[in-house]
Amino acid sequence: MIDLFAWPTPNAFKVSIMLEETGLPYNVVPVNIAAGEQFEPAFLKISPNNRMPAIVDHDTIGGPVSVFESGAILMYLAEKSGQFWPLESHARYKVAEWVMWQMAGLGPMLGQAGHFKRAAPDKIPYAIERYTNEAKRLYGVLDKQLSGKDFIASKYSIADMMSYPWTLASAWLDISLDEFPNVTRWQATMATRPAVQRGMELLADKRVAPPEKMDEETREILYGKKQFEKR
Ligand SMILES: N[C@@H](CCC(=O)N[C@@H](CS)C(=O)NCC(=O)O)C(=O)O
Repeated sequence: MIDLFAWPTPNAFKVSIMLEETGLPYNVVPVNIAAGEQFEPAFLKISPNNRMPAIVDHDTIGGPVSVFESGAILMYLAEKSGQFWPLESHARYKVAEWVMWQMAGLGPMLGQAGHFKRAAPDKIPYAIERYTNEAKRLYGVLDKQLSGKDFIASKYSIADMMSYPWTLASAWLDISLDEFPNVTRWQATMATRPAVQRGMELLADKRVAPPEKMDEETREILYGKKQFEKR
């Protein structure tokens, strides 16, 4: 059995989608990041960066294995299940490129765009424009990659599962997808997959409050001094 430590955000949906796609048995352990549960010493042992998602795989030889960082988790699950990440070197690195692109580009840039547009108490035009432009540029890069193709690499892979939940944030960021028809078509294909539908239902009853409605205590936990305490 695999324990999935999670709260319902795009980074966690990547893992729940992959677990559903592979059919590996798993158990969800909620980590309420709005209440500061990511700072519990037991969780920090698994995920020293105080971020979810993380997994602990108990079904291993030689004792449990823990993995944090969603990209590393999907690679681990792909290797464990032998699915969604081709072994042949060329095809494998085509997927790896887009895994890194999502982890270093799409996720962080859309995250910062959302932060400065919706969560920051001071609305700083330069920051909003900088990250929204980056987000739009990344949608454009993905749109081009999907031109004439059903999936990001040659076949459905972990790269699709990782990018999909983040691209759904466009409405949240006031980014119109009209300019990105290939992304829209690919999103529609992804949405028809039963495993994707089930993965997106992760902890559906615990959806995170929009940043505009966040109370001061939660703000302090996620963006304030709680983050910087020595542990
Ligand atoms: N690069 C990490 C990012 C994970 C991440 O940013 N998780 C956020 C929620 S989406 C979190 O746990 N935040 C808790 C905190 O900021 O203390 C990954 O992909 O796993």
